[in-house]
Amino acid sequence: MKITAIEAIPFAIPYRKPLYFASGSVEVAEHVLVRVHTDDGIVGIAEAPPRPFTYGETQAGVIAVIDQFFAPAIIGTSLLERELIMARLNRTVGNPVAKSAVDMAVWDALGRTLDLPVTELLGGYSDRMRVSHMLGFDEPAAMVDEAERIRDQYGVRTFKVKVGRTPYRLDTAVVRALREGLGDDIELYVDGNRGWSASIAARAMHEMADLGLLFAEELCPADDVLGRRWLVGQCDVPFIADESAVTPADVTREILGGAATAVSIKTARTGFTYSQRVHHLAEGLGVEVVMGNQIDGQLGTMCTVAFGSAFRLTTQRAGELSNFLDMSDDLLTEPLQIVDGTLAVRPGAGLGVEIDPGKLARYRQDA
Ligand code: MUC
Ligand code: MG
Repeated sequence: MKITAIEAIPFAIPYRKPLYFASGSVEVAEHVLVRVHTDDGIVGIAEAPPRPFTYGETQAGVIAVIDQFFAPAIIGTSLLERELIMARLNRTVGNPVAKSAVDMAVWDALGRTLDLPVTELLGGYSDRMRVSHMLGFDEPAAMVDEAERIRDQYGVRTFKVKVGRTPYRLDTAVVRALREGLGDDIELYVDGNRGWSASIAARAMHEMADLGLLFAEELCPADDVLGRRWLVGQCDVPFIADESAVTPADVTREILGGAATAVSIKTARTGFTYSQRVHHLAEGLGVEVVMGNQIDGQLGTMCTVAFGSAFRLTTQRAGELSNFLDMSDDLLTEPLQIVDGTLAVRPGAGLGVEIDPGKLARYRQDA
């Protein structure tokens, strides 16, 4: 069970339909495939999606920190020493997405070694999650068309709507059009990616007060400490901390500071080891949780569903598991299937998914 090598392989797959949001956009999935090899001949896999506009990481930076710092620090450790592995990774500050991919590839390798699914090692609460689809910026009619297509084709009935534009009525018009177009039994929530000030966000939320929103996420920056606290007090929906809460300590700060009242867990930034800590913390604090999407490919999405299915709290709300549908292709041998608005875990060992060597050869950027 000893780690013998770690590979960090850059690949690029274009999006059919780019995603636009207040803090940036994604047109090409320029991700890093991480492979952890062991002395038993096992290979664990995970995917790192660098998000410079959220965490400051880049594709080249993820590869550099893995090759130069993380691989030398953990080669020779056992797959069972995950706390030791995390302690060694944490000698380097930041780099959440790079650390998480290494951590999840270690868990996948452990599952494959033990011939057990990772989701069962984590908790084994369920074998599937309801799916929430994230809608990027567009005109109201186009966003309603997109939501109807995703509902009709995949049975998805929960939508996260990107907001945070100026003027804010560009967004409130979209949310109103979605509610009117899709009816009252669709779940809707909004994510501002820090695009608004607290006062604009309050105005927008008041204008949408009749639209039955489930949550509001990161409407204004975490640095607006008093503004965020004031905003939460203005509104009657839970406020999700997403990019303001990268570590468990950030979650504590945001929740106890009154700046948020719910938490997004993203395996892409807290892996499995630290997502467990965030989950347990949220459970202990008594706040709701949503499994979020870091604009993941199918491998990253499988990590999210494997974790989200493992616990009762994370299955209570639909998880953001569908943006891979907008990619032109992917690396897996068997594409993920969303059926009746749900995504199931794969039954095999580890994450239960395999990389198609032909697809990797086609999309890798280092060969
Ligand atoms: C989200 O929930 O914010 C967009 C930026 C990011 O960091 O993640 C995505 C989705
Ligand atoms: Mg978000």
